[in-house]
Amino acid sequence: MTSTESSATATFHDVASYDAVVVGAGFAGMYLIHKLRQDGLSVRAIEAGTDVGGTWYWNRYPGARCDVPSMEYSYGFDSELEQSWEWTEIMAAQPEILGYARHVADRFDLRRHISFSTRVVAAVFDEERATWMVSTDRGDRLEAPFCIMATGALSAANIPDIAGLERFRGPVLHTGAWPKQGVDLSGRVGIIGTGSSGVQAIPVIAEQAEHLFVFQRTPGFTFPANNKALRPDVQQAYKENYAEVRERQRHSPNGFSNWSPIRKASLRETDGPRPARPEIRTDTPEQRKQAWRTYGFGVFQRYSDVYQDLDANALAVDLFADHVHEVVTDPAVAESLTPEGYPLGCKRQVLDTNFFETFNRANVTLVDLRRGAIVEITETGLRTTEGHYELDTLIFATGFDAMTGALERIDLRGRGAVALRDVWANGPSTYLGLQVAGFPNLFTVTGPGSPSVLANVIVAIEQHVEWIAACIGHLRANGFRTIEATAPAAQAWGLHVNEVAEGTMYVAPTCNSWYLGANIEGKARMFLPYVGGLGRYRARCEEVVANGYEGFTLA
Ligand code: N01
Repeated sequence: MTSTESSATATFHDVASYDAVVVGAGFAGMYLIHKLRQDGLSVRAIEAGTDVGGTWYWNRYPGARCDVPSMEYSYGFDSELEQSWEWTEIMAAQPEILGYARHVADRFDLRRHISFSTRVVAAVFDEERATWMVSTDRGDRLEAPFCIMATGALSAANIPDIAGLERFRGPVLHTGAWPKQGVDLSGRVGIIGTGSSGVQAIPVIAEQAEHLFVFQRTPGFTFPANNKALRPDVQQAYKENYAEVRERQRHSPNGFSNWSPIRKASLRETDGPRPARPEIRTDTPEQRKQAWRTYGFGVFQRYSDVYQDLDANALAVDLFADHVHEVVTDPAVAESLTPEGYPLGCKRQVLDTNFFETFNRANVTLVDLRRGAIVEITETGLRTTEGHYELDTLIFATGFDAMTGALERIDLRGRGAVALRDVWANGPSTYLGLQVAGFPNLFTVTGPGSPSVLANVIVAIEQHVEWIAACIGHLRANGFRTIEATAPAAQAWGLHVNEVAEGTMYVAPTCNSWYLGANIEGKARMFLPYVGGLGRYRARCEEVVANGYEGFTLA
C-alpha cells in the first residue's frame, strides 16, 4: 500500500476546535500565535520541545551561535519589545538567543497556547467541512480551518545510515538535538561533519576533549567571525534608530539593513579610521591578492563577481587555499582542509572562531574521509578504510533534511487524501513557498520556494507570518472558507525559482549542497530556496494580494 492509499479517514473523538493550529513554537510559531491571537483567532500550537525557541532550543551543542548580528536577528514587530532586551555580543550565542525567545514568550504570554512535548504526526484535510484534522503522538485530536506549518527549514536532523550505528556503546549525539542536560565531552570524541555546526563545535569541543577526531568528507569555506562584545553605545544607537533599521531590513535582498551606527559622527571618533572598501569587480588579480593581504581573510566576500564569474571565483579559491596553508602548520592537514572541486558560494558560507587554528592542537586529529571512507561504526569507535578510531562519544554534525524534511515527516494529506510526501516525491512544488496546490488552507512558513534560508530568517519569518495573517483576515472578513494555490501558479513559481538561481554558484554543476537536496540520499536534486531576494519576494507577495490573490483560488 502506498502512503496515498493508506487510510486517511481516522475517526476523531473528543476533538478540540480552534480557528488555527500552528505546528512548531520556534520564532515562526511564536509570532504566529501572537499575531493570530491579536486578530481575534483562537490558536493552538503544538511543539515537540519542552519550551519555545525552535532551532535555538534544539541546537545546544558547544559553540552554537548565530552568524547574524543580534541587533538585526530579532523581532521587529513590536517597538517596545525591541527596547526591552539587551544583547551582550555582536553575534549572540545559543543560550542568549534561547533566553530572548523565552523572554518573548513571557512578555506576550504565549505558552498557554502551546502544547509542549507533543509532536504532530498527521494532518488531514476534511474537504466537506473545509477543516484540518490534526493528530499528535499523545493522541490529541484537534480541528481548525487553518493549519500553519511553522516547522522550520533546518529542523529534521539527518543521521546518515552508517553500518553498525546501533552497536556503539557510548553516547551518540546530533548537533541539532543536543541534550538539555549537557554532555560530558572529556574523553575521546569523534565528530562527523564540518558544515556550519561542525565548524562551530570543533574548536570548543577540542578544549574539553582528551582527544577530538574530526571526520571530514568535504572541506568548506569558512571565514573568521571576528565576534566581539556588543558596545553599549552601538546597542543604544540601534535602539534609537530601529524604525529605520527594520524598514531597511524588510526591503533588502537578504534581511540585513546595512545600517551602521559607526557612521554616526559621535561614534566614529572612538572607532578610528575605517579602511576603504576594496574596489569591486575592476580590481586585477594582483590587486585582489594585495587586498587579501591588507584586509584579511573575508575580503572576497566584497567582490561580488566571485559569485558570478568562475575565473574570479577560482582566484578566490586559490587565495583561500593559501590562507589555510598559512594557518595550519602541518601541510598534509592543511591540504586536507583546503576546499577543491567546487566553487566558493555553492554551499552555505560559514563563519568561525579559530576553526583552522584548532587543527594545530596536539589533541585534534583530522580524518580525511576523501582518503579513506567510513566503513562502519563499532562498539568502541568508527572504522574507515584507513583504520579504526577508538571513541567514547560520537557526534553527528551531519545537518538536516532541509526545507522539506520536517514537512514530509508529518503525514500531511490534502484533497482526496493525497499525501504531501507523494506529491513531492520528485521534488517540492509550492506557490511562493506559502502554499501547496491541493492543500487548501495549509500554509508553510519558510517553505521551499521562499527566500527564508538565504536571508536573515527572522525578517523572512515576519513577512510570511504577516502575509498569512492578513490572508486569513481577508478570507474571514469576506466569507471565504478556503484559499488554495492553483497548480499553474505553483508551476510558474517553481520555474521562476529555478530561473533566478541559474548562473549563480549555488547551482554550479560541481556543487552539492543541502540547498540542492544533495546531502540526503535519494532526495530529488532541485534548488530549494528562492534566491531572488527578500525585498523582491515581498514585493511579489504584495502584488499577488493587490491583484486579488492572483494564483490562488478563494472559495
Ligand atoms: O549541516 P551541513 P550543518 N559522512 O549540511 C557532513 C545552518 N546553521 O548542521 O559536505 C560524512 O551544512 C557533510 O559533508 P558533505 C546553516 O544554514 C547555521 O553544519 O556532505 N560526512 C558536511 O560537512 C547551515 O548551512 C549556523 O560532504 C557527512 C556536514 O556533515 C545549516 O544550518 C550554525 C555525511 C553537514 O553540514 C546546516 O549546517 C549551524 C556522511 N555520511 C547551522 N553526511 C549559524 O548561524 C553529512 N556529512 C552559524
